[in-house]
Amino acid sequence: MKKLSKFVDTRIGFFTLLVILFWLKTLFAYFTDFKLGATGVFQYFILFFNPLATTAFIYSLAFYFKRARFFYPVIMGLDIANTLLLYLNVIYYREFTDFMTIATMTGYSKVNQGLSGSSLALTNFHDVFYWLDIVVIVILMLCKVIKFDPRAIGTRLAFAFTSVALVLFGVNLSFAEMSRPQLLGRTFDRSYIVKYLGIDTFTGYDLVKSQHINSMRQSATKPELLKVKKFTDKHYAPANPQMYGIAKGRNVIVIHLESFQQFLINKKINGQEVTPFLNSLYNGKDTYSFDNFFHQVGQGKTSDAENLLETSTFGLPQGSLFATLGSDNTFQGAPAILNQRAGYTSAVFHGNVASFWNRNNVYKNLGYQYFFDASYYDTSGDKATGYGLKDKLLFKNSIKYLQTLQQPFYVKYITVTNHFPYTLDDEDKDPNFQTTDTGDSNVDNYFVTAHYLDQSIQEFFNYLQKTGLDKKSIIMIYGDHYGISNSENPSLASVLGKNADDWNDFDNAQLQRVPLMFVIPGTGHGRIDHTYGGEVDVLPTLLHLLGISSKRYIQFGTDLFSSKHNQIVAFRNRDFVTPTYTSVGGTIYKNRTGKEAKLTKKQQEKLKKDQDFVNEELSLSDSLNEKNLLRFYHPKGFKNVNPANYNYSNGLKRAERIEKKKGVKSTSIFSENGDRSTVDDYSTDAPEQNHSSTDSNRIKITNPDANNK
Ligand code: GP9
Ligand code: MN
Repeated sequence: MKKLSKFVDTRIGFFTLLVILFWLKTLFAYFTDFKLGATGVFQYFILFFNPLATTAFIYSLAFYFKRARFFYPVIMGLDIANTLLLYLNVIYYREFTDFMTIATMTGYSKVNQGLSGSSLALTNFHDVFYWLDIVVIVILMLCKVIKFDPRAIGTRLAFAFTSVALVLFGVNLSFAEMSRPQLLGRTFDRSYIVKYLGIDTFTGYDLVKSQHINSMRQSATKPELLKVKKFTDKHYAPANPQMYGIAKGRNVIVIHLESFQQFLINKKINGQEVTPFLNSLYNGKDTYSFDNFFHQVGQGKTSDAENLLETSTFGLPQGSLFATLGSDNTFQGAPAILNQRAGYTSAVFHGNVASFWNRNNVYKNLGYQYFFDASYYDTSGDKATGYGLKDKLLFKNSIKYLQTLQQPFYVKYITVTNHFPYTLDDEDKDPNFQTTDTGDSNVDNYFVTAHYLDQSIQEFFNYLQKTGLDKKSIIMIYGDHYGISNSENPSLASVLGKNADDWNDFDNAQLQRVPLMFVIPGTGHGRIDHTYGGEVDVLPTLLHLLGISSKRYIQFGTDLFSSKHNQIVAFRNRDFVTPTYTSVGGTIYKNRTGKEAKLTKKQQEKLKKDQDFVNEELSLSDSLNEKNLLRFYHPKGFKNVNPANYNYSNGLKRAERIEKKKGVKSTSIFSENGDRSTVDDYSTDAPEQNHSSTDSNRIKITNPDANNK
């Protein structure tokens, strides 16, 4: 004991004491206040280890202050500041289930205005532990129980401490990268960075990022916006009069098929269709289907698809637009346009946590009125897989929310079960469906989860038909991006009737097709359309089907039904596909042969023009988004979205309050059904629905990044 107190009386001892205490406090926060969802020994190890390096690094800076009257105040100041940062995050987390960014701290972010008075009411008794050590240490110093050590630490030794801390940080970083590749590059979720690297690193990282973003934004000028506008005006494609308004006034139900590729459509394995129900829609008389439709996502995967589809702009060359810019950017996207032009109510149903891809913030900027995330569902026990609630349960358990929304509504279901690594409990597998035997478990399992997804869509459609909701709706179904990556495509080759040995870049590019279907029940309007297009084209197409002109908005895509639609499909990496050619890394392939094309001079010039178009389109979209140029643009009648008006808690209560207020004028499904619930009209064979659950498990999601890719 005496030895210990003597040690604390040295500067190194005092430093060690503060580092250990802060380390413990951080772990305390990790296990009591934050829900970081660590699973497995390795993740727990990283979690345990991660506060050490940064704390040691920061506190070691005090060693460079030689005099005791500087060293002690500096190290205590650092400790207090560090504790304050931790503690503010704890309070903030209690209100927003998220961590504080520089934008929220400086009050720049309009989404969450930092800590409000009400968040201060969120203090908790155990918060004493965050401050107790500091109070005790200060008292002990004042009473001279802890003595000041007059002996300065030599610069060399100080430097040694700083360097060791940096090396530790390097180790931490490489462990994090091992467990979650591209952690910093893609920023899936702020809580992941905290889980792997700690709050200090997260804040430092965010500081660098936000400075970069701010300087980009500050340099922005109106003429840059005009340049973008000129481009989109020039390429605008007027609606096809035969299609314009054919779904006018209908509800819009968007179904996001996770990782779903076009090759699954009409595919038979061992004589059985993988997705019989989707095939029936695809080939059905009420559906416009596209068979040359490509995803265009970058590293932001699902979030890029959402951005492309709902704003008709591209994701970013690196990282996810939702995660990096989405908290503060100005959007003029589908939910806001539909609400302002045609009174649509908007909602998202998704069985993962709200913070994933920063959706909790971005959706507010997009103008989504409701977001029913994992916290609205029972995800306990076997009800969820890696990325959240199983699809059959998502559709079924959303009805109680859906039926309270005022019609017309624009709702989006984001499915998750068909996500890498395509694991599914045996109880959910169809015993009659025999998958492939390629030897690549991802490929074999992919068909199994796709089959499950198909069944879940069928159950949902049964409900739509039973309640008559189908005839009042247009259902838009799309696949967000590839499920089988390029490196695994050769394993897929034999299933597609191709030879793995001569599989090439052309084949990879062609496989980036995903389905797109507009189902308009009861109309007999439908066909399979062979037009080439991509996700960026969806918004203008949808608006025109609903009888809403898209002309006044800045959108990079064009209406797929228009005779002026541009069929050059840009990929995020500047490769592109046209009806005749495919360009990958500068090599041009002929679609008909799949071989490198021998081009005449004229053809070369034409393709060069196509490439220039792709480059210009992508870079103008980037400048629009990176510089937040839409804040300078005010399309006729468009009121900018104020994210502060949105709050995603108590969604059901809010919708019910509106129903009550509207009384006989309420247009919700529930009201139209004579104030009777339609929940019983839904039937599912999901075995989990009757499994008991404990309420304490409600928001718990099995850890998404156990399944990273
Ligand atoms: C997570 C889900 C998956 O909520 O949308 O995103 P992804 O990994 O496909 O980008
Ligand atoms: Mn996805």
